[in-house]
Amino acid sequence: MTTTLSTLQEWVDSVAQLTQPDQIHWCDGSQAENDRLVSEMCADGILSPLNDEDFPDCYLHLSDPSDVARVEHLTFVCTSAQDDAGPNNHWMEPADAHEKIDALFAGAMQGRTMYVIPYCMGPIDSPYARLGVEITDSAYVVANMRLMTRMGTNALQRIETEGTFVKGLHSTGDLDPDRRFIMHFPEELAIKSFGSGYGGNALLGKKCHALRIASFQARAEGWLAEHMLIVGIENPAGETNYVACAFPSACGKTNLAMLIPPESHSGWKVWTLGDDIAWLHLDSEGQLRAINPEAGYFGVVPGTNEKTNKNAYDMIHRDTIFTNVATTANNQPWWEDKKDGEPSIDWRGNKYDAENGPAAHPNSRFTVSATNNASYSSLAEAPEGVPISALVFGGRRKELAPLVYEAKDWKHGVLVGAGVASETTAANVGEVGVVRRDPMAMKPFCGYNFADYWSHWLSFAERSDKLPRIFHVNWFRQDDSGKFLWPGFGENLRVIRWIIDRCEGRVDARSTPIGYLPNASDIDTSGLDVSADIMDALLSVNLEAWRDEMHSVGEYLDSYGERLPAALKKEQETVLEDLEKAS
Ligand code: OXD
Ligand code: MN
Repeated sequence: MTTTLSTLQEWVDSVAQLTQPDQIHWCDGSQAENDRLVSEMCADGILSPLNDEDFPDCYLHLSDPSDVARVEHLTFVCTSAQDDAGPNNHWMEPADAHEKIDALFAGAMQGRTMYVIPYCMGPIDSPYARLGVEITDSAYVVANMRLMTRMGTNALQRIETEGTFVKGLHSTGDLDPDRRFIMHFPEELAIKSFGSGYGGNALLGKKCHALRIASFQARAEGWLAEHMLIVGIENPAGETNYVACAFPSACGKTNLAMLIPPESHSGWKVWTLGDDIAWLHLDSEGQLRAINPEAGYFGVVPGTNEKTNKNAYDMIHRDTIFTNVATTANNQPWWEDKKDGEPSIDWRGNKYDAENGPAAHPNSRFTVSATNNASYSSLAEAPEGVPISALVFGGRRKELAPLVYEAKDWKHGVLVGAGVASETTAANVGEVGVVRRDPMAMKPFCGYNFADYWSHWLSFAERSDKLPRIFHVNWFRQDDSGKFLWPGFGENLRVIRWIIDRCEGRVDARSTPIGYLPNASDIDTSGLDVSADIMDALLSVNLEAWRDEMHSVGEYLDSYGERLPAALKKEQETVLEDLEKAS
């Protein structure tokens, strides 16, 4: 297979000239191709089969121990003007960046196969879908991209018809952390990634294309590319509302996307549309609609069990690639909080010893097709996407942020999103558990200056009078002894119900300076071990602490200088004034 599209053929030829592979393989995405690659990877020790009786067609990949997470400090947005990348991104001048990374690519594929992966982000027949081609020297990347995107012949056909595609070049190089860069050239619709095989750095359709490059394109074209799950909530009357939620990495998006209603909620059903990325467009009626550009899940494994996420637990019992988990004596994958079995070999491939830390890496991952999930909604294939009733922001915060509140209007909602803060997690290399601002959960993923991004978000208020309402949730409030106040997981449906009731105009709320909060009686806590005092704590606004928070949000916004939209600063000042008046 080659291509009739000369720009694609010329690019592939020029990459081959630079990287000097032994051979070139154009991926067709077929089962036969996958079978061949998997058996080659097993022979080479890149994959190993897991217990075939309990985990049919599941494989384990152990990565280099220095290559287990995204590397924000080595990730660059290379726009011609530094200000276009903004203070939220590391920047390099595009010509310098090309020179630096091309020097690493020179000859890097000698002795290796160069794979050409045509892929489509979004349903193959959707007007909202976008195309890309990833060139890589990693068969592991090919196998993962096949699960995570619509990859192969159909995508190539659409690329040839449209002529436009994102060019992604990837090599695992020698995995030397000092020779590792993830570079984005949004003005050229190009990505170059060298020296890492980890998902977010190497599966270029995901964070690099569907968030960083797509957010840049979305601004120019009038839509939004967001770090959001998409979920459908069906009530016992058979009515379904769709909600999109932005939480930072490893803060429970996959769990919420696959939530199983608790026993108290018979007749309710939750449908998964996506667990990580949403592309949001206004339709001709002004309704915001969402598609999930991905076709699979690249989820955090530890913590997944029958109670926390039964759908995920079940779906990863077949056709799954596990990366950096431990194994049991009978070769089943094992991870912390699996609640079944004992680890024998840890994620480094050594005999398990509790003294050496967790058995599975805290950022170990599963890669699996979305259709493996019992709650998968066939509307994830709908070219027109699903109508969104509510947008929900959230973070992992021990204190301050109530269980749920609603923004006063769209503009205030943009401030709520811009002010999101969360404790850092193992999804990125670096310190874990430090609270940092993570606006719209996009800090690592916005492909341009946040100031311009917030202006873009604000501009939607002028384009539609049917925008979804905006909310903020926090499942992670703790008491002084570190105990979580809210049970979380399936019980979060109770909070989502309040959100939908608000959207449908079915419940009142208390107006406070930070937004609308539920009356405690409007969140159904029947059958839960959550006292009235705890609900009060979860639904109260500490005016003094919020004043400090709003000052800190103000300082953060000011760090964006002159490009910061005045309307956003005005929102922050209004909330601060209201907090001062109220105390
Ligand atoms: C992810 C992440 O892998 O956000 O989804 O890091
Ligand atoms: Mn993510």
